[in-house]
Amino acid sequence: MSYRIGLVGKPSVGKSTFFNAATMNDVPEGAYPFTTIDPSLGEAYVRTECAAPEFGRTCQPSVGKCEDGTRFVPIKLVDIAGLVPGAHEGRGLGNQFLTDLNETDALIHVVDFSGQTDAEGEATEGHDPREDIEFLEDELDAWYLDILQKGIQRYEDKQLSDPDPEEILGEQLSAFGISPAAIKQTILSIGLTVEPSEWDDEAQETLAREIRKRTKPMVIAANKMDLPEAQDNWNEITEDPAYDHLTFVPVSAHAEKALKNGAEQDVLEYVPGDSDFEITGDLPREKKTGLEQIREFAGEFDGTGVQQALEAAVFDVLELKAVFPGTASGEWTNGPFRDCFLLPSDATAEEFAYHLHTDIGEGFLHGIDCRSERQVGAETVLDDRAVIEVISTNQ
Ligand SMILES: Nc1nc2c(ncn2[C@@H]2O[C@H](COP(=O)(O)OP(=O)(O)OP(=O)(O)O)[C@@H](O)[C@H]2O)c(=O)[nH]1
Ligand SMILES: [Mg+2]
Repeated sequence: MSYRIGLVGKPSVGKSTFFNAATMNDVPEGAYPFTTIDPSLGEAYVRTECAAPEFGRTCQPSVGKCEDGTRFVPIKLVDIAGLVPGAHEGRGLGNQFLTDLNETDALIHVVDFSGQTDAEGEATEGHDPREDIEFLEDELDAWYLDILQKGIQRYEDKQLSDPDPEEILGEQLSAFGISPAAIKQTILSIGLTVEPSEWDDEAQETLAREIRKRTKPMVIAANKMDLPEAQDNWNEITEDPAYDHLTFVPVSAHAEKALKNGAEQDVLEYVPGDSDFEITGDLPREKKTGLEQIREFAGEFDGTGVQQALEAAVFDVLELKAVFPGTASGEWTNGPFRDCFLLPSDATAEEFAYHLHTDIGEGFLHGIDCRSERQVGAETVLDDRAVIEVISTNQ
């Protein structure tokens, strides 16, 4: 299974530009609202340091790629249609794309930090990006609340048969990928009793918001940071303590697209995520000037931000780790270091075995940490970038 990150935001903020830069696809981009209607699904990558060089090996990735010792591990990226205020009541493209959101594990909220698009995605000046940050959370919360309230209604209709509230709510909210046990835990964590008929409007809203935060963790991609207005907004908003709880990444999707295009046309050398690149081709003066501006930007912000936003979503908010299947003997049947998997931060050696194959998990005896050559037990929580051989009766 592959993790899925959704790009969300109001129209014309640069979601498709970000998507194309990250996946090198060719989804239409445009300075008009609702350029994107159907969600597009593509493959993007997150970086981790490859383990092969430590073992004196050159890796042979079965998926993704490796450049100069940096492993690019695939994830799925979805470009979702622009969201406008009132979407949960069917405005704009309405519920259709709220449904597309269901299938994502985390979100990158793309915000136009330059303030040059209004709430509907039309060109303007001086729009406050704070409004966009709040509106998207409110819109998602309103949608979650609708579904939660349907669940509460169903529970109340079934009172006579004495159901477990978390089971009924779990069925109603199943599309969000939350289990009845996790629902119960969320209810208790905000100080409510597990009795929906006792929840007033405020309690219902708080619960909807908590479930949304838990099932759709979010990174804010502050896009169009190549424009001076965006940099002013960035300074103000990221210094405002009211936004301390959010993860912001400064981004220029345009810059990333230009660098990827240049690399594809063999006129520059650029490893995605790097803060610098080398011009290798003969370019007209205005192209060179444009690239020098990008170099300045990427130097100041430590990259164009596209790669960094993906990694913030995967490693910071989803809290995943990378694990390499290894061999303690140094013998590889199918080529060295073919795989690198993303797993939850608390994944154990036995869970890793199950991830490889159910049979391998069922026959799990122990693991071997290939760096120290020590045995690891079923319950051992693996480190990020662990290299593990699984010993199983079902090899
Ligand atoms: N200056 C600047 N402009 C950008 C950047 N990213 C995107 N744009 C421009 O913003 C406009 C909208 O970009 P899209 O990628 O089509 O926006 P979208 O969010 O997918 O829009 P919808 O599909 O309509 O929801 C286009 O004119 C892009 O060229 C950026 O990093 N910097
Ligand atoms: Mg689009």
